Amino acid sequence: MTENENIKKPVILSGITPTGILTIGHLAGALKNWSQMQNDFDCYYMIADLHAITARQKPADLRLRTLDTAAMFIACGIDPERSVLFIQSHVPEHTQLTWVLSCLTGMGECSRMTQFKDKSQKSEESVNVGLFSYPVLMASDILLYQADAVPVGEDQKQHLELSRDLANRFNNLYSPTFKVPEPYIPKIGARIMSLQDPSKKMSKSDDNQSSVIYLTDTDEVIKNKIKRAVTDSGSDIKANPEKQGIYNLITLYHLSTGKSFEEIEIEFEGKGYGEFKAAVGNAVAGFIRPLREKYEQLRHDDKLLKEILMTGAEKAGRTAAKTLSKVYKKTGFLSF
Ligand code: ATP
Ligand code: LTN
Repeated sequence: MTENENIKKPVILSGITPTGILTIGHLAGALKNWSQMQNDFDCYYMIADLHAITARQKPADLRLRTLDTAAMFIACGIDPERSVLFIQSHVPEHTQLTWVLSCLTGMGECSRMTQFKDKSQKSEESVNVGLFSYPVLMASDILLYQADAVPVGEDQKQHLELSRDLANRFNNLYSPTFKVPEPYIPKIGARIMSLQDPSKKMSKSDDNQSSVIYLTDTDEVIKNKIKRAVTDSGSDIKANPEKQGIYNLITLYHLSTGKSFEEIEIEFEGKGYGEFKAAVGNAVAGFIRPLREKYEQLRHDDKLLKEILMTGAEKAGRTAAKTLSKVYKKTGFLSF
């Protein structure tokens, strides 16, 4: 082992729920950063299947989506040799710690969560206790691995605050046990909006498929979706955040080509939306193609995928068990 390998890197953990096919939004806002972070951090990347069942899932679909999501993580650059890639339900410590932390969480803390308020307003019959305590499970995910930082989108910041509060509360009540995690929010420009309603985030659960570029979409599908994307009145290709449709397409072109917003404005000066959309379509299709091909290859190798996930769960389990055993002892549970 070299000297460098001996130095312990800071730990990060993040996850995505396997409730749909991943989109170019996940690549821009999560997976691209996660893949880069592998150089500087000890990374735990998780498929949050326990969180997924806070909304009703068909068992067969959940099984497929869990493997789809794992294959897509790898296709997007998560290297299972360097990072711990695992399925949340394979490490029972997540649910065990959730119970202990639930007993330290106030009802008000969970009912204040914006995501809970939004999701519970949508349909009353879908409001279950799991949806309510979703952020406590998320805190357990993070605290079990003593994560220093958690890369998440802005929408998850409030949940992370609760994780910090719970870590501090447990540490103060008993003795220092948990690392208090910091949020790690990527810079703006990484947020991809719906192609049909650019005031809304592109989301894997959108009912309108033409709003979303899935990472499994073929070249033709991608080009067509971009061609039909809603744009604003006017004709200039200028990165003005108020012109949300064009701004979103510029962001996609920037993501796919690495060109800066200024370079893009110069390239398309005096050109119309039609020409710009065709260029964005080609660039995005070319950007996604190698990921899709790698994904398809992996997805046809169930055996390899399962081996990777079993190894990931073993590694994650070892870390999680250490933390949980401290928590149980401090709480007063007997162990013989
Ligand atoms: P759902 O529709 O199932 O509620 P979603 O597709 O909106 O989910 P999540 O699964 O909650 O997204 O997202 C996981 C992570 O991926 C988030 O923390 C967020 O940072 C990132 N992400 C998701 N969609 C986008 C997007 N359109 N742009 C940028 N980042 C995104
Ligand atoms: N709720 C998260 C997914 C998630 C997560 C986590 C993210 C579950 N557990 C722990 C970071 C850390 C979301 O983004 N939808």
